[in-house]
Amino acid sequence: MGSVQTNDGASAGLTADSTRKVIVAGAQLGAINVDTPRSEGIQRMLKLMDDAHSQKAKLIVYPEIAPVTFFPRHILEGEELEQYFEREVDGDPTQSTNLKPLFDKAREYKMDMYLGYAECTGDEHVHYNTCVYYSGQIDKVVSKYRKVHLPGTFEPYERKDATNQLEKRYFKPGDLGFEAFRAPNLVPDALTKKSGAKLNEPDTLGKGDPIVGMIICNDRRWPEAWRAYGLQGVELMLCGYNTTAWAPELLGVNSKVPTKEKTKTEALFHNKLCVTYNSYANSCFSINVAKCGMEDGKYPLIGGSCIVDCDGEVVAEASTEEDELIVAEIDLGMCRRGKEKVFAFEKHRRIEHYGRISEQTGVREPEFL
Ligand code: CDT
Repeated sequence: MGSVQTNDGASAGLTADSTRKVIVAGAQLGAINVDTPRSEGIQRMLKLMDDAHSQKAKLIVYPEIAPVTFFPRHILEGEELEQYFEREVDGDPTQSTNLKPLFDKAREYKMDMYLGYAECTGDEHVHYNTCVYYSGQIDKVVSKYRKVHLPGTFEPYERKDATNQLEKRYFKPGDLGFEAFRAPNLVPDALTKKSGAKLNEPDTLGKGDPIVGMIICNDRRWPEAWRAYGLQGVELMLCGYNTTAWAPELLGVNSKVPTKEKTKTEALFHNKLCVTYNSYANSCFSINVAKCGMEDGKYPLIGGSCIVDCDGEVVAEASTEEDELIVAEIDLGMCRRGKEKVFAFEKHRRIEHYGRISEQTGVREPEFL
């Protein structure tokens, strides 16, 4: 961080000499139907990665369960269900048959990648809704996250034509928590252990390799998830999603927005509301990426992929519901202002009043009068 400009009072923390600038990309995918071959999905993802590379992106973010249709809306069992899951080789997703071409190309481009997929673990054969962060520079899966907030139901809805969201049936809740990590070499001149610099000192905060957090789809609606990362100094949150635009059983019907078209507008609004507010309240950037469009001609998923800055402003946004790359140069140095002023957690949080948040799940109303 360089000098603070005071002449216009608007740029504290935003300096021209920041070395924490990085070009990042979100790779929105259009509809992937039940009969779309997995290889076609992967080819489309590779094409977006080529595009990201040509625009000098150092990180690409794909949607939730990226290479296949959003299968949790269907009632499936046996091989019909298993076909959607990726099998890692000795716990290594880079060697998974279907996903390998993505890791290979990211390595070739030295590009980092957030990749969402349905995971089937080896021995225990447990299913999770998973994403990994792969560093193409050091050829390593740096972190894995398994979706914690699984929306929908275990049993299908009774109405025959209802759109199901059977994530509680097909996945176990994530067991890895919300662990932030550092993305190696994503920005130049980051402090490392070797430098002897002390962690969490005022002059070293925000100077190491970028601090990254991962969530998946429904997690973005829960401020608790963002704050768990915020408390680790997160600078960049990554989120892939598949969000239905029309599912009355799942979403309820808002009397203000009873038509299908308006419901989609509302779903887009709520998506943006969640990612902009939580980026602001944790003073981090976020890259939020949809799988979208009309799957199988009748299941609409919203687009609205966007890159949000640490003030909660959208700096890049998809304009279609098709395969589309969004790209922005972001300056992670900007995160310091919020972290040191309005959201200086160490100065202003009052944890003595937050107990309910971690002790209680459902609502307990106050006594009747
Ligand atoms: N995939 C996923 O988590 N979708 C849910 C659907 C809506 S539940 C309110 C989402 O939160 O976008």
